[in-house]
Amino acid sequence: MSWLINLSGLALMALIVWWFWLAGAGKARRATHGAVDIIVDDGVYEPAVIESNAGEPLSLRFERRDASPCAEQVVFHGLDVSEYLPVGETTTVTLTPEQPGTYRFTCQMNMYQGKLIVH
Ligand SMILES: [Cu+2]
Repeated sequence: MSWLINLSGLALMALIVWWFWLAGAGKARRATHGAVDIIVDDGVYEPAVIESNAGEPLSLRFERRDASPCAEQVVFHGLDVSEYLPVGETTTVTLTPEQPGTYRFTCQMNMYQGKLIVH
């Protein structure tokens, strides 16, 4: 009987792993007409993964709901772009990534984490 319990345990684990991978993949959002709305709250950017195309101007509209100082700045690593985000306001960051690649964007303390995937 114990083999059956082990098997259902494995199946459950597989289901959990699959669920999280699927949920993670579902978070990627392609820029539509070069603009994406991003909510800054509870330690996460939502969406945290943005996809775009090289050479296309991109407008990222950050709506900061989190009042903690942690969230006050967004830094795009490798793109030389950073911006202050006033609480309760939407701040538009405009950039045109010229090279395909994956660029991280974070708060100044690296607690908020996001990814910009340029194709
Ligand atoms: Cu922070």
